[in-house]
Amino acid sequence: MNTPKRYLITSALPYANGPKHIGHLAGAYLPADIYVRYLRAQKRDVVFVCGSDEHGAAITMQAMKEKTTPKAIVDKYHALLESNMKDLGISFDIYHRTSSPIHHETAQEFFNTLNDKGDLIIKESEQYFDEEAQTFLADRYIMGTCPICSYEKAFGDQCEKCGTSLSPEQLVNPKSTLSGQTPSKKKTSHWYLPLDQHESFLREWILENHKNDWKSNVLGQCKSWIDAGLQPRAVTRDLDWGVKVPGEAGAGKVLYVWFDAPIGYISATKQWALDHQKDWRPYWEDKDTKLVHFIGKDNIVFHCIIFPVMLKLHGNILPENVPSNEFMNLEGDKMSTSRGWSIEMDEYITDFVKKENGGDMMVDALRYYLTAIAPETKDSEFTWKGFQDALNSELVAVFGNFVNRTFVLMHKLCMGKVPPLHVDLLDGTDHKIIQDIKHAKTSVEQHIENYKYRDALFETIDLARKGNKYMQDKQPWIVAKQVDENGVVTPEAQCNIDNALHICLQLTANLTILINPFLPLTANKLCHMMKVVDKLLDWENAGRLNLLSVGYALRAPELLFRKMEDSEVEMQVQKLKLKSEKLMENTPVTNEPAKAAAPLKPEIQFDDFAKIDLKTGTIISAEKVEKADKLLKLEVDLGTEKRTIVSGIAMHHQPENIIGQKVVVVTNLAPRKMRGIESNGMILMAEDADGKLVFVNSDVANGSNVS
Ligand code: B3M
Ligand code: ZN
Repeated sequence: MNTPKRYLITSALPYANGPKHIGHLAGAYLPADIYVRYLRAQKRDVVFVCGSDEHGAAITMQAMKEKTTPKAIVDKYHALLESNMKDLGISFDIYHRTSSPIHHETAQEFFNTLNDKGDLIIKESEQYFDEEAQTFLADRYIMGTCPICSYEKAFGDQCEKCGTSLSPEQLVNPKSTLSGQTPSKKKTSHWYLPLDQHESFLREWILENHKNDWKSNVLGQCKSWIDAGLQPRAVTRDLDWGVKVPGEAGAGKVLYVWFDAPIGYISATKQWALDHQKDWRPYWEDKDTKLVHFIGKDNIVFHCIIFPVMLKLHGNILPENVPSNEFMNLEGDKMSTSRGWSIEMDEYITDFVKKENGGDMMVDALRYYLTAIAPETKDSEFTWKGFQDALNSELVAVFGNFVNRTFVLMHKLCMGKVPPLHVDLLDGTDHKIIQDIKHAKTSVEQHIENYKYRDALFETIDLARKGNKYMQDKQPWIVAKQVDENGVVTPEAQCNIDNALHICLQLTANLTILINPFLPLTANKLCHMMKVVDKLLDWENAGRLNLLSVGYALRAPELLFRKMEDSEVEMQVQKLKLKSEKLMENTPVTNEPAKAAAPLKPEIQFDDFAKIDLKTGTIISAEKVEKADKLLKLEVDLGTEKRTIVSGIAMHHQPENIIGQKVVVVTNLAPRKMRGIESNGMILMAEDADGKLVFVNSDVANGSNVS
């Protein structure tokens, strides 16, 4: 592609089901941000979109865990993620949400367009069904043994151990995640995207057209997917939470989260355009737009196979590249929020950014280390010791030191002003460093364009290292000892000092431009010290040696980075261990429903028990209670009479799924008014390992006594 007219850059939409860790940051957000900041410095037309993925089992399961509604979950974590990303300098043009009306409309329109064109097929099939929870089991609602690697806790959509994408039918020994029960099968119809019909397109587009510019890890995954034979993929689900499938036939169904989520990139662009009086269409329809998706490796098939087929069918442009990263491990183990083996972005912000004055420098310190060890081609590892080394021996000792020496000496030996350059006195060492500055620009640029941020950052630090070496060779503080009888530096010596510091200052200005995409807060601080506006940061200025005017007075140096102490390293490692131990203590090792009994209540006498009248009944109607997330209004048939009972099970069961359910009722409980409805009795439920309320099954005639 020649220089594109515009760029649309996306980062994977994180599920708003909890905090995200720094591995996520390193995988999909930081590299995209570096690229975008570089493009902006190049004055390119670029829009950087992201947002929360607010649908799917990841959300509903978290709601069950926290005993609240999916809506409450996404509201809470969307706000957290948005503020975390901002605090770490991720400069999205918009951080949107897939629960927004504009997204629902966009996703439904997308579905309708494909459906109307006959690009989707409808199939009836038997699917796993949890009788107890009265739900179909897809994706994370079902788990079992992975047919590929034998991992026992693979989900219905993917094995997290080996990364294979699965369908529930492939699981060996499947179990419902909701009840722990072995599911039965039940008929249902769904819409499918017939990926098999697009094999030749995918082969040519990915394996031919992009064989040289896509990363090998990405190409490898795509190839093995295509070679394994593409299958039609269901794009709808029998669930309640999500984007409703439009039309009558779609009643009770929602779009599969991986169908609607990537469309979130489009709806985010639309919202951004509305907010800025722009036209969103060229960004998704004009071939001169360069679309790039930044993701982690577990999202490759969705972005390289499924979404491109959808885009092609819908008439949109295709991504130019999908630079996916591998995973970042932590202190010798896989990073995992659920196991507590992680550093959450929020945690880092609390410990380092918000706590101390000048927390900014710790934002850039993290951005530095995560880029320096980015898992660009293979998994990498974050260690606190490694972080300390990078911070202390590279940022502080090389970059910070060079800038500081330059400023201190300029104040001491050049009256705080940019000294003149005496061209006739330039020697080989000077010419060499001038070449290095020019070369650094081209090289950093090439690496960034090729998504090699580690290398680009390395080149930048290396230029600072060369600056230190140059300073060491020139030793202006020694030259300053060449004085006349009055103690004044000789004119020739002063010329040499001027040249050295002039070059070091121009080098500092160049470092500011080059480091800006990576460490934007540091670049701002440097601009302040040099008393220049951010116009300096325009990429076209890099490589130039006239960025600071002769005679211009500069400020005193500021501290750019601080060292990390051994005690901080120890504390963080300790904290990590404690956090994971504590979490693992509270988590059952297997996913079996917890066998450990809940604490027993105080003993009661038989007479106390005999006072309770228990009868069996059948739920004959159920509806949500307005403005009460947790309550359902039930009509229960007790054989001889029908009772209205208000029950707090709305978070666990959809009303339409529990009609016909047998229940045990406490019939002589004093009537109670809830939300204006009189409740006459109580139904008994059991709480399973995940805190979900399930029915205590009985199969006798209504009105039977329970004793
Ligand atoms: N939310 C999966 C994930 O966080 C998913 C990405 C969507 S990108 C369109 O891994
Ligand atoms: Zn597996």
